[in-house]
Parts: sequence; C-alpha cells; structure tokens
Amino acid sequence: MQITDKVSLSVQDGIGYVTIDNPPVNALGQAVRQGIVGGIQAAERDPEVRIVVIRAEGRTFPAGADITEFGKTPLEPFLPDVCQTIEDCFKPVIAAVHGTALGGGFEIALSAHYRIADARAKLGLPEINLGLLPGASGTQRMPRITGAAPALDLMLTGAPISAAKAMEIGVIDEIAEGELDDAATAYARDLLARGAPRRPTSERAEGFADMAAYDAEIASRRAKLEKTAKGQLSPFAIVDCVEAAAKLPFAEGMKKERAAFMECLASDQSKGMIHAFFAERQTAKIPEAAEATPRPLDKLAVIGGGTMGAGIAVAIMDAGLPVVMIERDQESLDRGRANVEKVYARNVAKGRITQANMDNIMGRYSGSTDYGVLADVDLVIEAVFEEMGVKKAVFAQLDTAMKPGAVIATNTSYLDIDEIAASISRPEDVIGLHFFSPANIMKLLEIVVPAKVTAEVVVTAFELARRLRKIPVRAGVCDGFIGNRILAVYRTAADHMMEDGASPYEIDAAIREFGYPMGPYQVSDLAGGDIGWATRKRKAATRDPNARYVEIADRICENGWFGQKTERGYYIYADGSRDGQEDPAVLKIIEDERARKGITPRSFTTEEIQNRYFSAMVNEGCNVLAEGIALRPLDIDVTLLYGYGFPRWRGGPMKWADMQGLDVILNRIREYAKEDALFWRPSPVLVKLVDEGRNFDDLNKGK
Ligand code: 3H9
Repeated sequence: MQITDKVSLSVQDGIGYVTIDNPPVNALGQAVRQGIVGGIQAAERDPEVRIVVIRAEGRTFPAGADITEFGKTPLEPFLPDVCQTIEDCFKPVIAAVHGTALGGGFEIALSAHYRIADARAKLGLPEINLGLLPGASGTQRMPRITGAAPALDLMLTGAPISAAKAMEIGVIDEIAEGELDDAATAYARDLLARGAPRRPTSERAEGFADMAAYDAEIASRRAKLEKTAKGQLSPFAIVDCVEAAAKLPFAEGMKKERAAFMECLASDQSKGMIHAFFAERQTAKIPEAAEATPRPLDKLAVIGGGTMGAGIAVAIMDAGLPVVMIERDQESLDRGRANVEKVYARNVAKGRITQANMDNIMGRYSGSTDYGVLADVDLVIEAVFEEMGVKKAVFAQLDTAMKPGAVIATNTSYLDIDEIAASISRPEDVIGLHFFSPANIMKLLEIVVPAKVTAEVVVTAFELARRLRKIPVRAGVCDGFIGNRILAVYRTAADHMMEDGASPYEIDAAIREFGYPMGPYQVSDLAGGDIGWATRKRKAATRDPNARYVEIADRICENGWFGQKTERGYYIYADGSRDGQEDPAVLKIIEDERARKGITPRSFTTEEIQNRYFSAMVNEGCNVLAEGIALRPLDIDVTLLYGYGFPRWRGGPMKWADMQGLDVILNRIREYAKEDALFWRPSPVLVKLVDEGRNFDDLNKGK
C-alpha cells in the first residue's frame, strides 16, 4: 500500500514493512515524514500486522533530515513527532539499517524498539558539521542507552561509527549475517516467537547507571570545548542537551533539545556550514562536464620528489593508484623516495598502518631518472622548482616522452600556465593542478584551466580529484589563481595595518579570534618567509610605483629570519619549539620602518583588524569573479575554506559577506579608500550587486 509517494507499507506473515524510497539518500523530507507516520498508523490499524520493520530502498537508510528544507517554513509532521509516533506504536517496531544512517535517520532508528544493521552500515550524528545538534531526540534517546561518553563522541565529532562499534555500545541489537532484509525478517519472527515486548528508548535508563561518571564526562567535555570550540554554538548546546537528558524528564529534555536546535538553525553559524556543505558538492559541477568524458587514469607520474612532489605521490598511492616519480639524478631520486617513505613510516610509528600495509602501498611506487619510462603514463604532474625556465625545460622533455593523449599537468602556484602550455607542441593537453601542502592531507585542489586546454582534459582533472578524494575548484589563469591571488591582497591589508600601528601579534590574535587556527604572520613563519621574499624580489620591477609597499617583511628576511625553520621570523621559536614567542627585535624593526616613513602609529581594535582584513578578501574575491577566474562565489568560499583555514562555521568569505550585508562591506571599503584610494578600489562587481540589491547567493543560483 502506497502511503505517500515516498513511503509504502507491505504486509507479509504478520510483519508490516514500512519502506522509505526517496533517492539518492532517503533524506527525511516532508513526504517521507508524513509517509512514516501514515505507515505506522496503517500498521497499527491492520490486524494482520504483529510487528513492524522500518526499512529503506536504495543505497542507504535515511542519511538525515532534508537539508534543503532548512531555512524554509517547517512543514508538519516535524521529525521529533515522527520519532515519537514510532516509539508510541503499540506493536513492536524494528529499524533495519543499511548504508549511512545519519542524523535524523539514526534518530528514527533510535526511536524504534529494536535495531538490526547490515554489517557494512555506518551510523552517526553529523549535525555538528552543519552547526546543528541532533534535533529529533538523538540527544535524549542515545544517552539513555549508552551513557554520556559514547553519545558525546558521536555528536561532538560528527564522525560515523561501524555497525560493530554501534553494537558494542548498545545502539544496535543485531548485525545481519547475509542479506539485511532476510535477517530483519528472521529477527522479527524471532522477537514474535519470544513474545518480546515493545521497548521504548525514552523509558530506558541503563545509560544513567553511573551518574558520577556521567557528570564528570559532561564537565570534562565542556572544559575541552572552552579551548577548542570557543565562539561556536552547537558543540556547547549538544553538551547542555546531553546533560539535560539525565537531569530532566524525557518530555522536558525534548523541549530543551527542540529549543536549542531551533536556535542553532536560526544562527549564522549553521547557515554558513550548510552553505559549505552544498558548496563543496557544487564545485565539481562545471560547464565542461556536459561536453566531455574523462580520459583513462590508470598510470600516473610525478616530476620532482621534493616536499610537494612526494606529497602528491603519496596522495596518488593512497588512492590505490600506481605512481612513477622522475628526478634529474639518482641522488635526488633517492631523496624523493625517502620523502615518500617518511610519510608512511610516521603512520607506522603512530600505529595508523602496519609495516605490511606500508610495504604493500610502496609496491605502487616506482622511480626513475629516465623520462622514457613515461611512455605509457596517462597523466603526469610536474612539481619542480617554481621558475619558468626550469618548468619549460621539463615540459619540453615531457612533450617528447609522453604518449599522444596523455594529460600534462603543472603544480605551479603562480606561474602563467598559458605560457608553459604554449612552449610545447600540444597545449590542448596542458592543465594546472595546484595542490596545497601537505598534498596528501590538504583537501583542496585548484584545477587551473588555461586558454587552449580541451574540455576532455578538464573533466579528466576533475575525475582525478574525485579519485584522490580532493575537493576540486575550477580556476582561471592569473597571478595566484583564486586562492593565492586573494591571499596576496588581504596579506597586504594586514601589512598596511602593521605599518600603521597594529603589531603582527595583535593581527594574528584578531584573525584567530575570528576562527582561524593561525594568523597570517604565524602562517608566514610556518611556510618560510624566504618564499614570499623571493616572489617580492621577482616582482619588484613590475610593481606599481604608486602602490603602497611595506618593507617590514624584507627587513626581517634580511636578517635571515625566515620563520620556524630558522627559529626566528615574526616570532622567536626557542630550541625548535613550534610555539612562537613575541620578539621585541621585530617590534623594533616595525617601529623603525614607521619612523622612516613618518607614520605616527595608531591603535586598532580587533574588530577593525577583522573588518579590514576580510573586506580586502571579499573585494578581491569580486575582482576574481569579474575576470571569470572563479565560476561562482561559492568556488571562492570553498577555496578559502579548504586551502587557507577560513573557519567553516562562517561559510567562507563570500557567504560571510552576504550575512554581513554587501552594502556594509562596500561602505567600509569606501571609507578605507579615503586613506588609500588605489588599494581600496571597490570592485565593480560589488558595486553592481549593491546597486541592484542582489548578493553572492543570487550569483551562486545563477540569478
Ligand atoms: C539532521 O538530520 C537534523 C536532525 O537531527 C533534526 C531535524 C529536526 N538532505 O554527498 P553526496 C544530497 S541534519 C538533502 O554527493 P555520497 C547531496 O547534496 C542532517 N540532500 O553522496 C547530493 O546532491 P547532488 C544530518 C542531501 O555518497 C546527493 O544527496 N545528516 C542530504 O558521497 C548525494 O550526496 C547529514 O549531515 C540531506 N541530508 O555521501 C548527512 N544528504 O547530487 C549529510 C545528501 O544534487 N550527507 N544530500 O549534489 C552526507 O554526509 C553524504 O551525503 C552521505 C552520502 C554520506 C549521506
């Protein structure tokens, strides 16, 4: 019997099967919620039904509430009420779980009286990743079964657990041997034969057996969050709700959970994170996808075994693909292999993989100093020294060595890829693959699309990103592409503030306070100041003579203070420590520079530092859009989120700007322009959007 177009009820041998069918992930939209309630009620009415099984078609048990409904007027029945209907069913209810039972899906299962899972199922409460908390009884029902620690582990990390782990902590009663549907039917028959009663989770209390341990867990999590999640709403709300589960009657706890959920849902934090969730899936949607299919990607190669080349090789091997590393001589090749082995050896030392795993993975590695071995390679990534002449020399050799149709990629972060492509006979096969260091860890991959490349090569690069489990962003050719180009501008805004009176330590603190793990001067010390110094020297001749140029960084580098690797940069790193201390000598350099330029220092509030820094970021983001370097504002958001540490709970700079109001940002920029009209030129895109009363979200939606 069809209950709604997404849910049906069928009855066989006394068992009522309520089946959810809402591809792709059985999200719990209105028609599903209404269907579950209708299905349970119909099963209650049907005298033939003695026990109910809730199951799902397709690849998964519901993966949660329908996130696309968030922000719209909520439609009844609400999910907590659906869960209550399941629990209140006067016939026993079993949830049969497969795939990824996440969020509301797991809460549906927790509201059933019994739970059986496919052995490969994953269960989790990832709402925290959306700035939310489990809002359909998860914070109240789960701790009643497991106590505080396992419940908080799930809710605060958002990471799913295996069926076996779920069984260990008591939230799954049976793991299916063989087919889940058959096992669920057998389990239902067994419960009927045993006369097993309903077992409402809201009446269970084994999780509260040791209240001293429960309270201690709550206190310790709260203390930890003070250090790790300051300023964020949902982690603290989760702990409050789990505490309430043990302190308040169930119905009261549910009210608290609902209120906290609605508060989080209304916050900018969840709007930012929900934006990020969809944005990171949107970036793979590119115009070329409609016109081409990827080329084969069976054998890959990397040119260069330095930090970047080795990291890329590891990323490839981690994806289960073979890689060939090319270096110019045996000594460099040995060093390259050692760089790769170092990554895995550390994983072995930390117990993340076994030595046997490492040996197995290293079986996918081969190295050579002879470009001839590249004859059967499908895609090569050049990761040699960042210098046009060096790159062109490598590309000339690749042109000779690679088979026709091979993709030839460069990992350059700044150089003109059109120029590199034009230097060989097949520019249509050349593309930029800009990895971020460490390349095997960082999720972002800027795919830089030069003028002559074919659509087929572009989609092949996106397919590579998918296989490497990277988040790809399509970028156009310009100095620094999306990320580094925008970085150069907001770093300059920071340097201006430093020269005008803010210390690098105040600036770093303000940016950390915004939610970044590190401030810009800490990042510079980590990356090495010499790299930026070399770039500045390279560009000195072409710099606009009217543009303000801050020389503080050059003075610091002239002392050989390049950051952590020299134990001194903007900070002092005593005895190789990574915790930098403020350096009076740096403050003196800054003071001298101000005096030399006749600048009387003034003070900056945290808010002003943040406003200037992020206004510069957003304005350059608009320029990047205007030139077609980024397809949509969301591509900029994803770049800054995954490559540059922008806090996810703020959604990315463009989403943040939308939430601030674009008119507010534009007014700030116009105000700053009174001091420096050249640097603070409002981007025409920003002006146009404000004039037309539109925002970046409209651009994302193609409006
Ligand atoms: C919640 O449950 C709140 C409750 O506690 C309380 C409520 C009152 N809704 O990721 P994929 C789309 S909060 C709507 O590419 P995969 C996704 O956008 C929710 N749409 O597949 C994509 O669309 P498109 C808690 C959703 O196999 C398509 O499905 N749950 C939802 O790589 C395929 O997705 C979560 O946070 C959704 N819930 O990964 C889980 N989920 O094709 C969120 C997915 O148009 N989901 N879509 O781009 C996931 O983590 C992954 O999607 C999943 C599958 C692991 C399930």
